[in-house]
Amino acid sequence: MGKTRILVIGALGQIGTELVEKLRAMHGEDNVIASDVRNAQYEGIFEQLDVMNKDQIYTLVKKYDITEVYLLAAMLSAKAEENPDMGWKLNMNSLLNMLHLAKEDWIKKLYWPSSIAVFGPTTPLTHTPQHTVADPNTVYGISKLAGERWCEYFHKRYRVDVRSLRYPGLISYKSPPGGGTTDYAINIFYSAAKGDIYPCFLKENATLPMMYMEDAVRATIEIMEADPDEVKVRSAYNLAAISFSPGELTKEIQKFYPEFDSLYQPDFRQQIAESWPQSIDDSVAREDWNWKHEFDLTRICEEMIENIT
Ligand code: NAD
Ligand code: AKB
Repeated sequence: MGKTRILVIGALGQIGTELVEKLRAMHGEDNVIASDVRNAQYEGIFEQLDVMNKDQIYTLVKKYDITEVYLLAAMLSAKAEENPDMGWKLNMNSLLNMLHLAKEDWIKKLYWPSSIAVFGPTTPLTHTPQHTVADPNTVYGISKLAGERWCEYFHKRYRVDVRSLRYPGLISYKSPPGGGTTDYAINIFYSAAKGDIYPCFLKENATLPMMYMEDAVRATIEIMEADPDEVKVRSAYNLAAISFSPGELTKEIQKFYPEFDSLYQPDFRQQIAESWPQSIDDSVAREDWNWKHEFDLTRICEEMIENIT
């Protein structure tokens, strides 16, 4: 078997920052090439790359003999509502560029994340099953659902080894969130640490599925390392850890900062949150490749508060 050489696209983002660290620890610094459309001071190999530029991608894949790509570049839910055309173009064209690259056998394996945003207002709200109604009403959700269909199509028709997870809202401290509806669950910790009241853009009872970044990165690597026969879902797997509302998170943070409070000032992101499930049934992922989350709400708060302060 040849050497694994990985390209991470969107490496400066919330997930990329931590995924590159983990992949480099596993495969060696020189075997994981970080890339992003933005430029940055970066430890290890970094290339500025626009995922919309096919020629640039092919040149880079050839230059480093890339075997696997993690495609993380995207426009998240709230940001995409502000620029739907750009959101659709970036989220779709980036994936299609990579699927073609894999189809033409330039790379052996592709990871592309989906989201709970594929679900919509008539999807079952709790314990949302793997296979159910998916009627997203955001441009982000529409792009993720279309992306899932393309992944399955390229796998079935061209045997492309593409793997995907429907992440819930991800909580982390190493890099700021990129403009999603679940970003409140990160921003809130910075207000608490500064002794400020948190102006929350969702309602107190807006329950959403969430996960700590360490769990999400582990899930990503586990599905990529799984035997191809174990990965039976080639659209995207439901993935879950915990669910909570802004009110419940505020109460949990008050255990560490008793004076802390949130002020609820819902904006357009509340409608997005209301269209998404409150909890996810990820039993298919647990069954197929033994997925299991580790971080509960208390542990997430402990880690966030310790690292942010
Ligand atoms: P992010 O916004 O933090 O990072 C995306 C990165 O992509 C940024 O660094 C950005 O500079 C880069 N990028 C943008 N346009 C690019 C281009 N044309 N070429 C190359 N790079 C470009 O996003 P994230 O939170 O790390 O999310 C990564 C993926 O995971 C996305 O597909 C997102 O939809 C998905 N996801 C994230 C979450 C979450 O809570 N973070 C939840 C569900 C799904
Ligand atoms: C967002 O809020 O847009 C993301 C997601 C759940 O896809 N965090």
